[in-house]
Amino acid sequence: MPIARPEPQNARVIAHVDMDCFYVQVEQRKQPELRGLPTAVVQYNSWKGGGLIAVSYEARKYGVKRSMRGDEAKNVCPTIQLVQVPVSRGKADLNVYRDAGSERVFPLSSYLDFPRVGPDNLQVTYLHFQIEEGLTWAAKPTLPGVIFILATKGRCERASIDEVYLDLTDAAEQMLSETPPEKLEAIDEEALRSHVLGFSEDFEVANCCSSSSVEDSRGQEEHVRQWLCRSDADHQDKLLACGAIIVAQLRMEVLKETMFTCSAGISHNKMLAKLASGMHKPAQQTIVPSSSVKELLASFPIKKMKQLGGKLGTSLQCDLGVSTVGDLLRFTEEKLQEHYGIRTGTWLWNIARGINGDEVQGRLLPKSHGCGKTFPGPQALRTITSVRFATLNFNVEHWLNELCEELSERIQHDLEKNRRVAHTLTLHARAFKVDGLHTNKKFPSKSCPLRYGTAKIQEDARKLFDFGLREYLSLQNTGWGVTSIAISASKILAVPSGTSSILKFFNGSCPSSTFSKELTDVSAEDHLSKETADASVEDSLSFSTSASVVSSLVREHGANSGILTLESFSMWMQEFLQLVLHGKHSIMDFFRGSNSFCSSSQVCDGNEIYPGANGTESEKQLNYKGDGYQSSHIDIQQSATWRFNVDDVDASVVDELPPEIQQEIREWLHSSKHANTVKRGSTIDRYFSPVKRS
Ligand code: DCP
Repeated sequence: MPIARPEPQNARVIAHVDMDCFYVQVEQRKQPELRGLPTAVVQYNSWKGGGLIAVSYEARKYGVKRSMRGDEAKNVCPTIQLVQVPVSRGKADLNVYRDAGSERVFPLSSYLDFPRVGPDNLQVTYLHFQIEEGLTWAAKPTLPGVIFILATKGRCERASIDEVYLDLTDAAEQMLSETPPEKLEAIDEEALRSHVLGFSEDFEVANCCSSSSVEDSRGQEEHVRQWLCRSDADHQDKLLACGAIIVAQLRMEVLKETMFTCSAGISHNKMLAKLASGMHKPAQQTIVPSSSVKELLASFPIKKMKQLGGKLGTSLQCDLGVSTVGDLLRFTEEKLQEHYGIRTGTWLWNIARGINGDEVQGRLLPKSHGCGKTFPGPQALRTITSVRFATLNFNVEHWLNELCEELSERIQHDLEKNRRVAHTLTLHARAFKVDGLHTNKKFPSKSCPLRYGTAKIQEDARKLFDFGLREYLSLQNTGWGVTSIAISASKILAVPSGTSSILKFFNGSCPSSTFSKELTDVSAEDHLSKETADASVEDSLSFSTSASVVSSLVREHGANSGILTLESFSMWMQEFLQLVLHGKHSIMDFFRGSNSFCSSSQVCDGNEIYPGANGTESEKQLNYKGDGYQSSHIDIQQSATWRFNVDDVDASVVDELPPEIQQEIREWLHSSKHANTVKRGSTIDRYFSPVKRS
């Protein structure tokens, strides 16, 4: 449900930047001969020429739409060029499009022209690339792609594969104080071609403009110049004018360096910026001054609003007779709350007035990874494993394995390249029952903690499917078919900074580059052999005695086989250090009297199921109980899940640590307190593991 956030007091400049017909542009860059031609990208499928997923603006003029099949598109536009999405593992391979937004490209111009911003790490500086790539500045200069160019002027939130939000308030304030638009020698043509809602239209109406006339467009540009340079404008509009000039520069930079065009909306909040970015496409930008918000929303269709495309929007239409956002103004906040609850009611009241306090989150990387496949009509999957005489590809296990393999590769790549760890694995599916009963019932989505390694992901995904299917069928003995499966990895957290040197401290010599590999290796194995763990502990640690106690205790209790996350490692380490350094408690007490720390039951929280370490065991342990499954048996040997409340850590323990790691431990504690996620541990002994002796 949406949450209403009050607008901040200060004036803001927020932009929403959206690539134009993105997949088509990616394909046209690969095949430049397609530029300017009506083109569409078609999803892999032999039926009626495949489904269109992206359509060029040239093709749109003929009436080609995304909802069409290839054959249909050819009927309305015989010259259309249809490009197939690349295929891998029997399904669409979207990597080429995913990478296109954040790729590195070689410079087409001097990167020295780029301003550096910082030290805010949410804004990108070229220095960061240098570090990330491990390159020296002079050795191999690379320029960032779309996202990275856009992120140079302010906080940047990657919202989807081809769109971002930017908070340009600081950059606009700086420009306004140093070089306001009226003092600029020249304003870029791209900025002069902006559409200013409630202002540009006046000119068009007054001059009966036909957009093709050169004179008209000169006149229009002059009109926009006057708006950008108004001395009597209020502070918010002056900031928007600066923001528009900055966005135009960024869009030109994107085009120059990547050959992609994009469109943008510029306003004082995210909601309005997003509405505006789609108003004049392709390759244009639209400004929404506060004075034109009411008019914009008065005619804006309710179902086109983000979060109102589904049930809530339908209810507003059917139950309250609302068809545009402006229609909501007829209702008091209390009335809306009466219908939709306090939070949603207030949110609706706010959006009717264009109020939206959502902040631009600093996030350049995707929030989750997912991959899926549909099996329409006769392609529906009807068995879990392959059966005699059935085509191999018609069973769930085959496709789950394919999808899990791809997901595993992607999260592995994310870990190695971006040092991020995914924590939750989720399976979604669509299904039908052969007897046609309960057709409204949906296949329930299921989640569990994510364990790294393709085989583990496949194993867990299969269990999630089994749980979901059992619940879906409600113990009915009927045939079924699956028409789509999707698998995703979410709750992706950055590996805390400072980890590498803490490891270095313990291990003696563990360079940062080997750390993520360690993590990967750990997750690829269920348990270490006793000999290896012992040897590594004895050999490597400064705290060897205590560490081996920890290590052997963990082994003794059969620590779980889930992925060891950095979060859980930090949790273990904090506790370990506290015990070792204070010497107040017996370390045995920590493990024995561990009720407050150790919960070995499987967790079932709404749709979340956390399977145990051993597949068949955990399945046996699960009893179906109406809405979900619960563990009926606790098997501490197999599925211990360690929990720890970071607030309980005595902060003074940090003062007793060696000075060189105090700061890093403090940051860890700080970030753990703010992470607000379920803590789970794993085999700590793997961390006291084979020392790499030089
Ligand atoms: N996409 C997809 N399936 C969909 C919608 C979109 O695979 N149902 C892909 C293809 C699009 C890309 O995502 O190129 C971005 O989607 P947009 O909705 O932003 O649409 P486009 O960028 O294609 O066009 P526009 O210029 O209208 O934004």
